[in-house]
Amino acid sequence: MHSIFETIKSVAFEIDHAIKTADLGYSNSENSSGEDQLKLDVQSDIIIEKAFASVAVVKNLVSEEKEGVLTLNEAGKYTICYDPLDGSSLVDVNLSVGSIFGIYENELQGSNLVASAYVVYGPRIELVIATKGQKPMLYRAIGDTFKEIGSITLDKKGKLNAPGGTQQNWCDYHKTFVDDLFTEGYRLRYSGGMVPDLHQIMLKGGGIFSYPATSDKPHGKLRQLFEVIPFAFMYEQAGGYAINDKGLRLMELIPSHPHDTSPCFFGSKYEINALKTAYGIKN
Ligand code: P6P
Repeated sequence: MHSIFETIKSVAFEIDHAIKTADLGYSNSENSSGEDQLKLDVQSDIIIEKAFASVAVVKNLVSEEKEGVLTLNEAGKYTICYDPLDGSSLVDVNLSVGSIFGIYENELQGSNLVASAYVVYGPRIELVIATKGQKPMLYRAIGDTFKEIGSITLDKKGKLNAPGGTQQNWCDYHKTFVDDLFTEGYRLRYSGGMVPDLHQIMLKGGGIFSYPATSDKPHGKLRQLFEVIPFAFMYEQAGGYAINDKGLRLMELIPSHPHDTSPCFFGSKYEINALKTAYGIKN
């Protein structure tokens, strides 16, 4: 798996350069979720596809920006499901964005994720890698290399509340849950970029990120294979919790289609227990 992580480090620098230099206009295409694609989305996807084409252990790629499974090497072992530039529409207002990678073995489902990684393109380029049984490890770009900074642990209770989705489309008990945290003194930390928003909670010791089922997105917005499961792995490895609106661990999700979404909640123990109470989840 080392060759995969080294490849992610190299594409991180290429995509960061593209973010800083590329045309921010829209391409005349849509991704598989029917979202308009920025030229930068397409460019980032090409960078990643080209880079993994020469990594022998990679069998398949599944990209948020494309339909279907791309087979690179039948003799490979892993399928990488990735979102090449999550939150790309934030680039034109100069906010942080990220790339997300889920590394799976065999069928594409939560229980077959063996590692995950994400890159944050912000004031600094940062990379977090999680493998089984290890705390997520934070790396920071210094010059043209990544320096290991240290492992990440979530506290049992945090201070940050990142409530996703449009409030008018939340159900009543979700709105009550979010408001109750603010009444307790939680700070609102939500940029609309999943990667920096979840990264901030990880680095600041805890809290909760929520993207619930909403009246306009009854199955949630965030994609299981490219976004939800890779971050669920990160949060559980950091000592946190990651569940859906029924209390199921997101690591147990089995998507029926590569672009399936799920309501998702990632956070520290106290906040996830509070969510379970608000949602009437007993398990
Ligand atoms: P909303 C970006 O478009 C994205 O896919 C995630 O990065 C982010 O967490 C979410 O959508 C934001 O969605 O509905 O809160 O604007």
